[in-house]
Amino acid sequence: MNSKLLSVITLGMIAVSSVLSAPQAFAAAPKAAKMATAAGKAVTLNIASNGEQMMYNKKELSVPANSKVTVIFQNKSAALKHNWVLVKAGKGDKVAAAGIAAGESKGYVVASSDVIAYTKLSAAGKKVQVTFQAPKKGTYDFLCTSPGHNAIMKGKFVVK
Ligand SMILES: [Cu+2]
Repeated sequence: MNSKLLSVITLGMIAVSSVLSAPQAFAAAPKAAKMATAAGKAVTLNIASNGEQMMYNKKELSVPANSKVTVIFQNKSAALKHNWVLVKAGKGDKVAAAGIAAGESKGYVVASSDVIAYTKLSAAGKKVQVTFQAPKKGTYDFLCTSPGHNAIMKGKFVVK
């Protein structure tokens, strides 16, 4: 075999191998995207107010670590306005006080390092939602910062 023919064959093989590897590269891309989704799994949690009581229908919510969390809050009251506010453990009263001072036009929430996520203030009978990255593993508090509600309208949010 002369060297010219050998180099033509070699070039041909390189051309074939790059054609073959192209679809594999395309196939690999969605797989990588799926793995990224698995690492930050989307989790949707539903919670509602308990009729006309200043209460949620759940005392605890939990999500796996690294979740991308969506909390959907359904305000089942015909009269009361509520929200759903996730805060660092033990910061509920402080966050509620700041929110009440800020007033209804601010949705009774003031963003701060104590506040992890919050919905808008929900009018009676409406639904609001918020999506956020789960904080690190641990136990957090959630509450409604509508004036006077947080004494009993609260619960635990656990990241496992
Ligand atoms: Cu409330």
